[in-house]
Amino acid sequence: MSDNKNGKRICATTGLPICLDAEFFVKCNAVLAVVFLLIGGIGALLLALTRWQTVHLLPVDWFYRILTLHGLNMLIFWILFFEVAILYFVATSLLNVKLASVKTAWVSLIMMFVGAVMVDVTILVGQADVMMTSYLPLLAHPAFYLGIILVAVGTLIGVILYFATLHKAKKEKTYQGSVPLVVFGATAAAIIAVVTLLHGAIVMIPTFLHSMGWIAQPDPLWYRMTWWGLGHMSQQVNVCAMVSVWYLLGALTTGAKPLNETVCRGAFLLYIFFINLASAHHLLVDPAISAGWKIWNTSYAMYLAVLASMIHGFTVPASVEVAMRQQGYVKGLFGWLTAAPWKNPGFSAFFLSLVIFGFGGGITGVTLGTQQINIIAHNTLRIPGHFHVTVVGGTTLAFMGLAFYVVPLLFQREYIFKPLARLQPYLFGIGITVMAMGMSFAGSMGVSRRSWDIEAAGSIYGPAAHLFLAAVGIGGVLAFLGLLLFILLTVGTLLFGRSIVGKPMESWGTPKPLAVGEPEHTPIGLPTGAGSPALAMAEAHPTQGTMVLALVFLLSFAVYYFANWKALADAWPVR
Ligand code: HEM
Ligand SMILES: [Cu+2]
Repeated sequence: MSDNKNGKRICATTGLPICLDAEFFVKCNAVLAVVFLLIGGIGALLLALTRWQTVHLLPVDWFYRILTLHGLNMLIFWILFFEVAILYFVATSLLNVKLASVKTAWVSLIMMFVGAVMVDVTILVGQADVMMTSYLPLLAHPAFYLGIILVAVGTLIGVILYFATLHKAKKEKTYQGSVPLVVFGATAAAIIAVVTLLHGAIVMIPTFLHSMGWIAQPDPLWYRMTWWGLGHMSQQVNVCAMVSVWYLLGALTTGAKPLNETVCRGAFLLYIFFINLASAHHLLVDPAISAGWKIWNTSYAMYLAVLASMIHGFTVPASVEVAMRQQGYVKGLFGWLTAAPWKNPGFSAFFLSLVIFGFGGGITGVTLGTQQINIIAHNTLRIPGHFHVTVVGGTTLAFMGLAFYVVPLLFQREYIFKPLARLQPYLFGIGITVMAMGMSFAGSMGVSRRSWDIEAAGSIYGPAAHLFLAAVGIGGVLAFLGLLLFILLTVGTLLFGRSIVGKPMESWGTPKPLAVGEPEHTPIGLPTGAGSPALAMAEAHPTQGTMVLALVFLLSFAVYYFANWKALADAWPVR
């Protein structure tokens, strides 16, 4: 019922209190996020059709212009606007508190929006063909840097408002004990975001002053190193936010509960402490940096951040497995997985995101980030092949899954064309996976990233490379269609969705509890016998299915890793 008491209403579906001020800003930030997703998506289609060498759509200047536009709208604007929406929602609803300041939320929103528009206009009029990284001595129009500074500072203000809201909840004692895990994860994301955005300000302010002609050019090496403090760490903000969304969607779609809160929280802490080190993997072939620095920064402690992802990568599916088994889905190793609500787009987006991020992004990331192997992969298409399965197949897909719940809950409208919505995560997930594999294999054959015409000097690549570039094009078109479908469904829902004001949203489908304990089988599918040791073991560890998935993961990782060392060894044959 929406009783609007003290500026709050109670959500008729979840029973969560919703602060109306926060709701307004969550809506604004989410809608703008989707607008920038669309701009980035149109760019994506054009790029995919250009890298498909046979189609080769854009002329050279527009290729780099659109590359700049795509990188910034996707990686920065879409993600940051959506993350601010998540922060406001999580803090106010899960902690039952009102947003600490409406004025601050306005300041943040306006700064971010004006900044993003400045950046996009500057790029489109051809005054900022410097790509997302804008490495000095490349120089763009000052409006470009000023726009980025506005977005960064605006986001920082939003993050500070999140902390102020947490503080308000604590002061007003609106919750007992420690904060819920999802809030903990979002807070980890927010802490990393502060450090990240400060790096952004430190690198962009002098560059802006230089572009105005007021100071000499900052040192390019200093620029690259500091820029990656922004560029890499912001990826960890994404990972933290994505993992929090996994926990949330796991709970909403299957009733999953974290297996061990302390371990999960500990894993979030590992991100905060160790992730900045990993920024070094972007500079592994930089001639100005010593080998010792590179080896130190991409070894040892960096793997503690990887460990954190591996912990979540295990506990998230394991918590789904436990929840499903408790509801009676105990057949065999994977009965819990096959009976999962695959037609629920919240679940399919979440689980595909988990698999694509883990198997695709995790394995390639650790391998490419190894100093020695990086030498054969740097600046090839293998790099975008890697990050399109992390930040697109992982983060973006998880955020889409969240929208299938948050849009009906906040806008109080039912999704239109539900069968298409159920299809959407598959279309997007499969498209992006095909594209990323095409990129990775073409990159393995030496095709470089950010390259308009790989055959400017004659045809040096065989038919295989062209086939993989066609996969980039075709996968890219599929992913674009998935993205467009998501936007059309969501915008269509805002405009035409059936109103459910004061009523609960229709369920997307959750597993129906079966009678617990099928008589003829133990939880791992073995015939029961009194006092069977298999039964005792299965009851003690009800996560065998996830264990097997984890072993498959480790095996795939080992094979991929050693195959890359072999490829490196082949580059310098010892006779
Ligand atoms: C429909 C989905 C998408 C498609 C088809 C797509 C396609 C592409 C292509 C073809 C490139 C150019 C690669 C190169 O030539 O080096 C690219 C670059 C890039 N994409 Fe995407 N992309 C998609 C979604 C996204 C999303 C959602 C994000 C971020 C959240 C993203 C982030 C990036 C970044 C950061 C670059 C690199 C820009 C640069 O090198 O400066 N992409 N993408
Ligand atoms: Cu990185």
